[in-house]
Amino acid sequence: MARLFSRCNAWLSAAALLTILAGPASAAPNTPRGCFEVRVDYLGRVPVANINNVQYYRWSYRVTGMGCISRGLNSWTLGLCAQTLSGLSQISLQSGDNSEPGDGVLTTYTTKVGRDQLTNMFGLKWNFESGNPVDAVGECDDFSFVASGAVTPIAWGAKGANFIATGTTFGPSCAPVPVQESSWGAVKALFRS
Ligand SMILES: [Ca+2]
Repeated sequence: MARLFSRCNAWLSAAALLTILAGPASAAPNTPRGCFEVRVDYLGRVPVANINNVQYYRWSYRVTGMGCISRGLNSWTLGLCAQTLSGLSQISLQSGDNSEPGDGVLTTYTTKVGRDQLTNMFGLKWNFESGNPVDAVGECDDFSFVASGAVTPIAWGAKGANFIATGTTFGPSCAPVPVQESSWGAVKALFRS
């Protein structure tokens, strides 16, 4: 199930080194009020299948702790329209994370689609379920899903404790619904490996 392991942790090592070189001023994990800063990077997309003249891609993302982060990533949402959400498949549920082995080497998420009340965003939401949360500078988890659509700027929102972080990344534009020559369940079944 966990297909995305590799570069996240390699990048973490480099980031950890930079943090050490930068000295202790770069982190304030024990501030009374706490803080929560993350970034979302679009890692790219790869073609998966063309069905009824609609091209599907696997879209990949990385969420990384930045600057000041003393609260763990509870959830994050990628802004996607209803048409795109109706055609999602293969949403990732785990990310490799060996940065804190005591918390486990995997992070497990559950997902929901629709309106996220916390960030007031409409899209695909990953909820932290168990494992090692993103709660340190340079720590990251990777996420992916299969969907159609052109690359376009899209919004994201993330929550850690009572903090909300927002930003813009790239992702699938509002996609046409494919011609239903077969049931959507049968179409999705083609993607299962
Ligand atoms: Ca962690």
